[in-house]
Amino acid sequence: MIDLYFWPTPNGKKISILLEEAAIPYKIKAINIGRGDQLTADFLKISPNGRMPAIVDHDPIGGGSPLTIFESGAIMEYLAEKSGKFWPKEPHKKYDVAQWMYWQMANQGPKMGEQGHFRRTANAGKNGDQAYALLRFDNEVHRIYGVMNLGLHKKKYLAAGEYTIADMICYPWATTWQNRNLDLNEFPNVKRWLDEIGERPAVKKAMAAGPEYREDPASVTPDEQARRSKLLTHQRAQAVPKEWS
Ligand SMILES: N[C@@H](CCC(=O)N[C@@H](CS)C(=O)NCC(=O)O)C(=O)O
Repeated sequence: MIDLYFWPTPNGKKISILLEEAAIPYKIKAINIGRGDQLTADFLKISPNGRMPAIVDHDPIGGGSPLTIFESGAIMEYLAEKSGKFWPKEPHKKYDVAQWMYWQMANQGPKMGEQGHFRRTANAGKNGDQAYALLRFDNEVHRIYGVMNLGLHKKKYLAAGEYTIADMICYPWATTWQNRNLDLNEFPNVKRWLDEIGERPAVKKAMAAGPEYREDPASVTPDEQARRSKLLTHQRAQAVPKEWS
């Protein structure tokens, strides 16, 4: 059985899409990132980056003790290897998939994440003039949709001529095009691909996660709100937790 440390964000949903597609049994361990669960001593042992998703496989490939992995790209490669699905082994295909995996991890995810951060900051009217940051990340995100549009030119899927983890890793972020200051009609190949992937039953199931995790804001006291804000805003390096000694 695989424990999936999860919160319903695009990075979390990459993994649940693959687990559903490959029909791998898993148990969700909720990591409420708004409450700071990602920074507890126990979770940092699994993910020293203090970010979800992460997995623990209690029945790992090759046997032995439970195997833990953080970083969604590494998790997806492991699960594809474990299931023998969605990552062809033939070298041309294998590295076609790999390049899109690394592209997603280094470009699409971080740039779209930063765009969201600066847009929220600007909308909150905090921290002065955000004009340059908005220009920079609006342009980068526009460029990124263009990269996918080129990658999908006359191609049904991003890599290897078949549906793979490359599509699954790029899909959840790509669905968040609204409120990103772009017109999806400029990217017809991405639009067509989004429509097609979005029809897959496993994708539908994984993408539907969310409402059941939402907290009632009225249940969060002002003291708790202040604790969360102090913990989560302007994060810097974590000291080695005393519980680790
Ligand atoms: N590169 C990481 C990124 C993971 C990540 O940024 N996760 C976010 C949610 S989407 C998180 O845990 N955020 C908690 C925080 O910012 O404190 C991956 O792909 O696994």
